[in-house]
Amino acid sequence: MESVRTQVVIIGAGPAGLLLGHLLEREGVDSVIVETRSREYVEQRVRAGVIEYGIANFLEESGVGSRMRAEGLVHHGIEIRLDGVSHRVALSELYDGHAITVYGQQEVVKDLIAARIASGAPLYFDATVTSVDAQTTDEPSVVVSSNDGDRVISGGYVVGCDGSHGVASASVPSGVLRRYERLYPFSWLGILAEAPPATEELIYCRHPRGFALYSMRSPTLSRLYLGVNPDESLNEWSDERIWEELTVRLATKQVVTISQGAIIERGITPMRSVVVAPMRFGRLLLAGDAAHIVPPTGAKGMNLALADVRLLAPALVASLRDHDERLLDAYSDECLRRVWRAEEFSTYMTQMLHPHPSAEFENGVQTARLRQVIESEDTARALARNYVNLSSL
Ligand code: RFL
Ligand code: PHB
Repeated sequence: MESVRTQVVIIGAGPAGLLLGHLLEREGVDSVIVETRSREYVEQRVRAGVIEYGIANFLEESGVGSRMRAEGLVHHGIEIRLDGVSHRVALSELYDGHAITVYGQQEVVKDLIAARIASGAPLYFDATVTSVDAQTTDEPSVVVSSNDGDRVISGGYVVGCDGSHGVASASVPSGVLRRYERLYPFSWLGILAEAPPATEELIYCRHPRGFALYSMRSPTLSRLYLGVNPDESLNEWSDERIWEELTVRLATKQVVTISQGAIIERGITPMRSVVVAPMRFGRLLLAGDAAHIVPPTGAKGMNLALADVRLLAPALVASLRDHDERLLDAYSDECLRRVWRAEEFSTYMTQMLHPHPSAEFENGVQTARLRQVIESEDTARALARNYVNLSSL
């Protein structure tokens, strides 16, 4: 079997793996990125849309933020809709003038792939890591399977940036990693529609029939979500039914219709929280969704993934270049503190905005919580801080 050596083997070309490769490259550390999907697939995969203030700054400082700055939509507030009435949370006024940037995850991925290809550093698409050996040796390795056959890639470190169903964490002997998990009694049905956004800011809506979210990608593309039951499938949701339900949930007395257009992408995502701890097993590190999942209501998943590698890159550089392990030793604990804070915020947003299907007491408490956001500036300020910048606090 062909065998290749590098300094850091990175599994996965999502936001975490690609940014890590880029940050290492800037410091002169070699890496190989292995991605099971094609380039087209990862560049088209529609997911997150909200980039926090500190993370947007970091992308720019890292030299991969210029298109985001030119094309991303800067938002200074969000709208919360309760019982058909709109309330604005003035994020920037409440939080030091700071704003979020609405810029699709697939655009971040495109920018990072372009930077990687321009640098000439190795990035293999259509290549699947089938096993990881981080247990028995100082020189961990992975087996990669592709159309050209199998090969072994070894390095000083292997980093699993391979998402929520990755091989990296699965390769760790049982009993070493602890997995904390919570399932929520809802899923999100998300669509991308060729329709100009009917709103300037994101709308988070709690309606007796369920949650709805109005987001966007550009002046001509809207991104909308409906909270649905976990057992529902896309077959049950015709275009007409999706638009009808969005219209009913998002209606206010002033605005009763929303702009509609061709639906060009759709999917259903179950809502769950997962934390895997620690995020390190010897020379195997985990980053991004490979180590933690948050429900999307707080818009934190991609931000956390990028924040992980912001810490991990200098830690790997210090170890490989200066044999200084201190940052790596602190990596897991430091990430996990932020991850748990993000789980708390995402849970808070999720429960507050999704009417529970059966628990009426729960609904009373959650509606009271939402009213606090609307009526108390202190509560709104806490929400604004977390929404705009949790990953850099
Ligand atoms: P990714 O993006 O899942 O990338 C993992 C990559 O690893 C590859 N892979 C492998 N490659 C080689 N060999 C193997 N054995 C492999 N196994 C897997 C996969 O093909 C993939 O390319 O993980 P990463 O980099 O950690 O990034 C995490 C983010 O993708 C995720 O947290 C966000 O999308 C979550 N999320 C949101 N995050 C935000 O910050 N703001 C948002 O507004 C937001 N909205 C969302 C979201 C996620 C959603 N869905 C669909 C889950 C909205 C939705 C609906
Ligand atoms: C999105 O635009 O896809 C989006 C926005 C806010 C969220 C989740 C997703 O909380």
